Amino acid sequence: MTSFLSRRAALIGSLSGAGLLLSGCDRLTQSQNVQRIFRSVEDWTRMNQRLLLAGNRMAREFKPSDISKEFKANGTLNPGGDDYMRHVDEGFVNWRLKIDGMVANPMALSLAEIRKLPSRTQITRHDCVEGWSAIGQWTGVPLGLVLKAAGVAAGAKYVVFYCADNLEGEPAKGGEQSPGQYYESIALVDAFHPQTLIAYAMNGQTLPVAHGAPLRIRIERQLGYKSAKYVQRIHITDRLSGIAGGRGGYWEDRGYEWYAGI
Ligand SMILES: Nc1nc2c(c(=O)[nH]1)N[C@H]1C(S)=C(S)[C@@H](COP(=O)(O)O)O[C@H]1N2
Ligand SMILES: [Mo]
Repeated sequence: MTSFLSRRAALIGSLSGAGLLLSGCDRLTQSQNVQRIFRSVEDWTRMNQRLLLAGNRMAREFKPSDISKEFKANGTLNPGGDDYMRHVDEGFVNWRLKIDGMVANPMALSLAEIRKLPSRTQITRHDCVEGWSAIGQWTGVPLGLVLKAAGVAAGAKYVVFYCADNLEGEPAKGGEQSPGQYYESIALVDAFHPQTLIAYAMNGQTLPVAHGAPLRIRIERQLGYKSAKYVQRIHITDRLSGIAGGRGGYWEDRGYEWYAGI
């Protein structure tokens, strides 16, 4: 049991601590929400241990030499539109990731704030329902760490990701829901999985536009369509009915399974 526990601890314990000790100067510029996220590291680690003991598996992780030379980009390759293209021109300095819904502390985080948070880097295989796979390295902040700090309310069940791209015409404006806007959702338990990331880097480089810049979700134990790109808003809720087609995702509304486990 001890070795099992410590093996698990080693698996989930690979958060980079680089940001953990802040200089006095940095501390002054840290927002309250960023401080909250740093304070939630221990709780998040304990929660992961419980999740893994309860039988939740880690997805397989690979070696740097396994990284695919070509990683196909799929679905939207560039959301386009005035809003998104302005963000591209500005280097995404004004991009905000909103976390709202059934949380005690709603947040709007900038990329600079997100990049300062404890991060995790993992090399995993992406499996698309269309029949191709690719191995890539992803770096980001664990979603569960942010949710822990946001304080998920009792009774919440789902985490919904709203994206900037619209697959049927007009690009989405300001992350508002509209027909054709890409969105996805996962269960809270999968949101707290240690390998579920809000990713901002791929293969050691800033996330390219084709792969979801500036932020995308990585959820490693489900099919590729669950890993939402161009994420602007993370909404915590107890129901999926009332959102677009009500089935929990752009592709789910068009017939795909909501739980896409692999
Ligand atoms: N916002 C958004 N996210 C998305 C998609 C999309 O079209 N828009 N396509 C999905 C599908 S089907 C796959 S396989 C992966 C592709 O990710 P990649 O472009 O990094 O390969 O993104 C998923 N997330
Ligand atoms: Mo896919």
